[in-house]
Parts: sequence; C-alpha cells; structure tokens
Amino acid sequence: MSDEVAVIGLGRSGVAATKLLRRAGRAVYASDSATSPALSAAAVELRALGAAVELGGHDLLRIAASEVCVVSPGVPPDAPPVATARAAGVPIRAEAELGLQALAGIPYIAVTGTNGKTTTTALIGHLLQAGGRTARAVGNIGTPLAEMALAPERPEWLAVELSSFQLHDMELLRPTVGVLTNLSPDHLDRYPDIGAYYADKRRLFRQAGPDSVWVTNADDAGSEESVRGVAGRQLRFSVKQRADGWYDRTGDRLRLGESELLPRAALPLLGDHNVANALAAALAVHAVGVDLPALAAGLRSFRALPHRMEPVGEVDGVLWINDSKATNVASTEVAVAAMARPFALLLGGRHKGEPYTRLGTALAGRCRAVIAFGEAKPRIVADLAGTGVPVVEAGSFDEVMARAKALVRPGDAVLLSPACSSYDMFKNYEERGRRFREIVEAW
Ligand code: UMA
Repeated sequence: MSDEVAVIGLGRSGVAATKLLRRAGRAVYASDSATSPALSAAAVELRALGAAVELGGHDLLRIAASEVCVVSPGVPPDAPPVATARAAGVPIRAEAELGLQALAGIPYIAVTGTNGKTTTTALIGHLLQAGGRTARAVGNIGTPLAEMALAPERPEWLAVELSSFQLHDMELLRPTVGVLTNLSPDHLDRYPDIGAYYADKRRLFRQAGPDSVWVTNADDAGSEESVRGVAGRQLRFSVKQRADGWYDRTGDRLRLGESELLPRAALPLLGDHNVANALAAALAVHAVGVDLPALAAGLRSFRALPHRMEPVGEVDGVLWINDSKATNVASTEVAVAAMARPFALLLGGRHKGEPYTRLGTALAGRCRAVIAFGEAKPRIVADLAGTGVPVVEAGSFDEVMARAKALVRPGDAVLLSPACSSYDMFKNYEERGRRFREIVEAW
C-alpha cells in the first residue's frame, strides 16, 4: 500500500478535495475518466500544486494501492475505480466528509431529503444570518465542503445540503440539527431499488445521540418511518395539521407551536411545498437559538432560488415559470400542485426510470396540454395516454417553447417542470433553465 490518496472525479468536488489534501501535504493521485478543456485547465492547476493527475481514464492498480479513496458525488458506487478500491479494501470517503473534517469546530445544520433540500438549505443560511450569525450554505447546493474548507473566512455556522450520493460514503456526520425534508422515489438510474436510496438518506442519522435534534416532515409517512427509533429530539413540521411548526390554514399563518411566525402572504414563495420548506428551516434555526422576530424578518426577505418555481416573466398575460430543477416526478407533482392558473407543462429530458402515469390525475382538468420532449418523449406519450391530458410532441427546445406559446391564453402560465434530467439536450438543469429564461426574455 502507498501513502497516496486517490481522488476519483475532477469536477468541482474533486478539484477542491485535491487542493485540500495537497494543502495538508498529502500525496495525491487524482483522475477523471473524461477529457475536456475545463478538466485540462484543472489538471494544470493541480499539477502545479504537486498532485499527480490523469485524465481520460483511471489507473486502477494505483487506486487499489492507495491509502484512501476520495470520491465525488457524481461517481456511482459501481464505477470501476470505486469498485476496484472497495475490492482492494481501500477505505472510500466522500469529498463532503473530507471537507467537514477540515471544517471541524464549525457547527452545522445538515439537510437531506428528495425534494426541497436546496431551498431549505438556502433558507437556513438566510435565517441564521437574519439571527445575526455569519453563515454559509454549502454542499450539494453548489459549493463543495472541501472548497469551503479552503476559503480564508470561517463562518460561525454552516447550512449543509447533502445528497444521497454524498451520504453514501459519509461515516462521521454529526450535525447540530439534521433536517429530512421528505422521501420519494428518485435516482432509479443509479440505485438498484428504492430501499438502497432511502438507506443512503437514513445515513443522516448514523451518529445520532441523545443531544441530536431532528426536524422531520409529519405529512410524509416515509420520512416519519425512517426516523422512528432514532436517538435525539424530534421536531415535526406540517402543512396539514398542528405540529411543532405548522401552517394554520384557517388563520392563513405559519406558526411555531401556538406562536405566530408570519402570515402566509408575507412569505414570498409559491406553493405549499415552500411553506413546508420555510417551516423546516424555521424549526431548525429556532432550535439553535434564533428568536421568532428574526426568523419572521428572514422569511419575509428570502427570494425564490433560480430554477425552482422561479417566475421569469409575463408575456402577453402569460406567466412563464422556470422549475428546471424538478428532475423527478415527485418534484413535478409538487410544482403542479402549486399552480394557481391554468397552464401548459413542459415535460421531458433524459428518462430516470419512474413512470409519468401518476401525473395524470394531478394534471387532469387543470393543465391545457403537456409538451413532451427529449429522450423521455415516447414514455411520456405512452404513460399519459388515456388520462385525458392532451400531449403535444416537440423536438428542439425552441420548438417546445413555441408550441407552448401557441397553446396558452392570457391569464395562463407555462411551467417548465420536466421530471427528467437534462443531460440529453443540455449540460445540466441550470443551462436548461437559462435557455428557458433567454427565450422568454427575447419575446
Ligand atoms: N467520473 C469519473 N469516473 C467515473 C464516473 C465519473 O472520473 O467512473 C467523473 C466525471 O467525468 C466527472 C466527475 O467524475 O468529471 C464527477 O463530478 P460530479 O458530478 O460529482 O461534479 P461536481 O462538480 O463535483 O458536483 C458535485 C455534485 N454533482 C452531483 O452530485 C452529480 C453537485 O450537485 C454539487 O453541487 C457539487 O458536487 C458540490 O457539492 C449537482 C447535482 O445534480 C447540482 N446533484 C444531484 C441532485 O441535486 O439531484 C445529487
């Protein structure tokens, strides 16, 4: 065995992990199976720091001989370099864990779940700041933990979004507060079954102790089930019933216990799912000592994140909403439930394994038409046949937009909430959302 650390994948996470390891004086072999101008630029930078870097493939023998293997979230557990390391008995660690270790001493609120975790993480960061703490929102939301660890500033608090991919290789996670937003099927293109996906999400609770605080969703049977028997204090949020944090529909107010947090109308976010996110964030930040007036002020001043139920413009009386981040069926269901106007739905991209059938009920009578596109188009057409929802097929994204424009009337909306990943037509969901905005702004 060598004393080298093997870093697998050189996206944002792998690059930051390599820099962090080099700063600590560790020998690093960093590799990526792909080649691109961006990867070449990263390789130049990392070699200058003394790392051995390989692009376009992995030296499996070298990885098998390494002391520890640090993986990026986008590298699946059965990818050859990871499978080789595991077979050779090399410990496998998530980049996020390496980052958290380097950030030891900074308390953090960790957020996971299928949907709503990015908005909840951003809300938590914002509410901590509203409470007078310096705070950063990091992890799956965009800034890798290892990159945060390299930054010169040390915030007082971190809000950490963790995907199941990150949790898969994390052992030492011990958040001051852990938030589980909800659980529903996702990433069936990477996991053998739902059980394996949920098991990774449950790793949030791995180091639970009597001092742990968990914020969970009383409206979601799956997450309630997964937290049952876990050590620590549990705080529940609900948009349906009285709970530790709840939506009082009669009074149209968000409440913590019996105390008023703020009127629903003062929260500038669309949909009940965002009320749930706000309640989860408020409970988590209240648990670390921020008072209700500061939480209310923070919730009032928060704005929707790009690509998440983001209104991008009104053209000829039609509101265009960018929810490009909705890359699974559950997320699209939530978006559809938040729609107050008749609408056309842009659905499609790379199919991820779930049927679209269950969207039929939610869409019937409310959605003027679905515009189906991308690799998933034939699946969508087949799954929605017989549901009574008209489905129009389109090719290019420009054609998708033009068809939607021709279908709707003043007072309607067009919702891009594709329920699929974007990789068949775009670099990522951000590029898809940006293209949506560009087209709307050009009209
Ligand atoms: N690769 C190999 N060998 C393999 C397989 C892949 O070298 O066998 C390489 C790929 O060529 C690629 C790299 O591994 O260059 C993987 O990089 P990455 O996808 O992990 O990219 P990062 O830039 O590090 O971004 C990751 C997260 N990406 C994923 O989880 C897919 C980002 O989440 C996250 O913001 C970032 O770390 C910082 O923490 C994105 C995401 O889509 C937004 N997340 C999923 C989601 O939210 O649904 C989980």
